[in-house]
Amino acid sequence: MGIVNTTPDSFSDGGRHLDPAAALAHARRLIAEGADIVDVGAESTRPGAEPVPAEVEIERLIPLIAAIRADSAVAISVDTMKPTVARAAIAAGATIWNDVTALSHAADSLDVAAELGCEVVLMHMRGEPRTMQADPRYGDVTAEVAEFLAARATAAMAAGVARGKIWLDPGIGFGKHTTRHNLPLLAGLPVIVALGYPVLLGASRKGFIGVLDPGAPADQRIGGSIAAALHGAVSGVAAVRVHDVRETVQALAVWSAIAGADRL
Ligand code: HH2
Repeated sequence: MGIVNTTPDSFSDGGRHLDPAAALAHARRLIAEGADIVDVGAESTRPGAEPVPAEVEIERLIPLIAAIRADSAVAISVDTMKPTVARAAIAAGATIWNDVTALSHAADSLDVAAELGCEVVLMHMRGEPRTMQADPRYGDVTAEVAEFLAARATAAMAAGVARGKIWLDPGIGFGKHTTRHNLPLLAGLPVIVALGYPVLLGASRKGFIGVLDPGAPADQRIGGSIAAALHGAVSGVAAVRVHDVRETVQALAVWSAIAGADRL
């Protein structure tokens, strides 16, 4: 899954693709580099980010989704917590609603997801982006994230979302202390995978890499991002959400060729 942010403030690429033509060119590039899904978002969820009104999200996203759909059959996911935005995005050609609040932001999120019949990504977050990194606490982070995700999947199915449409995501960096929570949660990925749903992992360029490689700015975290993606693949995740598609596709191709070599 390649990331296309039409935001002025995303943590690693904010402002670079705010212009619609630049966002479309970026999406096309990620598709050419081998992305199976493009994830388009217009509201940054980085720590401290301010909310964006639904009309602004719609204005930024819908022409972009329609333009991607016009010349590609790639799967498009829309990264939004607002049902009105998801509805407009699906109408324009997106097929996946990627919701960092696991369909809990609005009272009608679950019902709208069921009505749209799209795939949904249910992500774990503790708190909300503005404040989530203030002082997150867990007992056993992996167990608590797994319990939350299983409960949200159950709630989605109770509202009418088909089991086969549900993805889970541990939400690396969302209300989690850099090393105390993100690293054990990454190590515990097989526990999330064992819940039985496809798992999406978003670790690309995130803050924990800049802690392990002190001072590395977001655009110089590619090695760490690939290490996390390969760890995800070994752990059985179904997809990785990344900024650097070409490098990640190459790493996964080499890894899977080696992993399959004893069967040749
Ligand atoms: N991370 C971000 C945004 N959306 N969605 C899912 N499912 N999983 C993630 O890990 C995830 C996500 C990161 O926040 P943002 O500020 O939007 O930055 P960027 O999109 O550049 O990663």
